[in-house]
Amino acid sequence: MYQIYPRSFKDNNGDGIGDLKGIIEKLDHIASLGIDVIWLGPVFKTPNDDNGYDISDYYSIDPEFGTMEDFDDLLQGLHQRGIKLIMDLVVNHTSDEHDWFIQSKSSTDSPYRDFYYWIPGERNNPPTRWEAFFGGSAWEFDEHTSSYYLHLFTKKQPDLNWENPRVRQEVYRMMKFWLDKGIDGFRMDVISLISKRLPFRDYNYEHFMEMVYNVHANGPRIHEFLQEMHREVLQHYDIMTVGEGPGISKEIAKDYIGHDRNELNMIFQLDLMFMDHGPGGKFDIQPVSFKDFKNLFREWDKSVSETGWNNIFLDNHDFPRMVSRFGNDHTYREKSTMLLLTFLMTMRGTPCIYMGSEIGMTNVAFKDLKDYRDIETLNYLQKIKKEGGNLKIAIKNVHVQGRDNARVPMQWNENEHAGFTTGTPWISVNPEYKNINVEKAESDSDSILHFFRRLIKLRKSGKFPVLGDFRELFPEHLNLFLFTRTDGLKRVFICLNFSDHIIDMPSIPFRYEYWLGNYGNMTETKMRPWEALICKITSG
Ligand code: TEU
Ligand code: CA
Repeated sequence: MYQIYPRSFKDNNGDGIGDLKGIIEKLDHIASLGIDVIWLGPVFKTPNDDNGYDISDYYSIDPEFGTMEDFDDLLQGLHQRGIKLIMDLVVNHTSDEHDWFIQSKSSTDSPYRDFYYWIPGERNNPPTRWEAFFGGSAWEFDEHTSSYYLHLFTKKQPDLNWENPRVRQEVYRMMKFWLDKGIDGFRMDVISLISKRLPFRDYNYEHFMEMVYNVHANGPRIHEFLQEMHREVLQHYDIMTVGEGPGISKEIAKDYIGHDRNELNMIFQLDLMFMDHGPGGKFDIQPVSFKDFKNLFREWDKSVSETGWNNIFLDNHDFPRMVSRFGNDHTYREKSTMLLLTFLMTMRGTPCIYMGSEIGMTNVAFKDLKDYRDIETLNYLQKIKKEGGNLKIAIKNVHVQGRDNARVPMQWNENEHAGFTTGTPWISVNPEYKNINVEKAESDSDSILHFFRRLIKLRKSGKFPVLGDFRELFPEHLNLFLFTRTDGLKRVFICLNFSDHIIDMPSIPFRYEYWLGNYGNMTETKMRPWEALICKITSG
């Protein structure tokens, strides 16, 4: 799976915003990777308060991205190349500019009133003290009917009332519209949040994430809703689904993706993404050790492998770039990106690679705060300023954690704006683009890009145990991640050195031979800095 964030992939008409025609322009690049399916971020009509995750019309393409005809062309172009397309399904909330909400807001007896959660009240006295994901209260007062509505994200993203069967029918109808067009599935945005714990009340959780895990996520009717969706929509199509959402622990993941559940095929495991978030949230950064990293993958695999199959990813449009977070984006940028790609392609699961990882794109540290665009980051900086907090530290935190790290334009070549646009990009490019871009990577046969293609080829060769089990060796090792994947006679050994140092190879209880690695060969006894090896097990 390859994720495209449409705003930042390629601008075709020079307005500075990535668009569908831009993606079509780059179809050959996409196909050349060897990937099977694209996850396309939201391209529906939107006032763009949260970059398209606030939808005002599910049935039309936002003019900034193009037209429905462009969409059909893209879908056809992908299918012609044997690539599938899944789209974002954003149905925990709509935009406040969606017609349902406009009607809902208009009067207490509007037939759409119950499409959202309204609670009568007085100004400055919200029904609960809940905080929204991007800061501030989760309740917004509406003068016109003297009522509050719920919004777990921004106030321009009111939460849909899934208790109302008409809401669910509208969602299913819309899903069928896109599936009948021929799309191949959905990535379901914050699907873990659609069933609310009612009645709304306050809880004694100190930290936001505790509220998310214990109150907002996995509400009492979540599985009933997903099974209904499966019955009414999903089961009638040959498609794939990936659920997303905070609060799904490894213990309950199987309730969403178990083979016998008739719900979803996979979920994005977000525990890793949240692991360095402290009590104060994502900008309250806590250290994470390599051991924590390994434990998490081991335990998730154990828990999911009994009854399900999951997705494996290390970054997306909401999180820092994987090489900056889990690798070394200075001295060993290329080697460590290759190592992380090797990890993604060899673990048990369906890998999802975020655009730009194929060339090792890195985090960006804008000096000028005016360069930031993400509402989460802007709200955070504003809050720090208002509270008189330490802005210097806050800016550093944004450099590490901010979502714009992953949202700057894709780097195509060394021309102005990295070849992303002929106009002014909606967000500045990463100044690293002269060194890190697709054109440069194409011309160097040792580049990350070429290595990535070799990895995909190997995985799809029929000789790799894609479905094989996962077994770790030396789980306590402080630098190496060593594991085997086995499926009958297909047996491989993966060695990954997650460090800047030369590490002694421990003694391995079987024989193996080199298959593919980021140094082009292997030594029997040492693992070089950020070395990644895929080996065939030959005996033992
Ligand atoms: O993100 C859901 C989610 O888990 C976020 O709250 C995540 O914690 C946050 O982005 C981290 O900073 C999805 C989308 O991927 C995200 O882009 C949207 O903003 C969000 O839902 C609301 O639709
Ligand atoms: Ca454009």
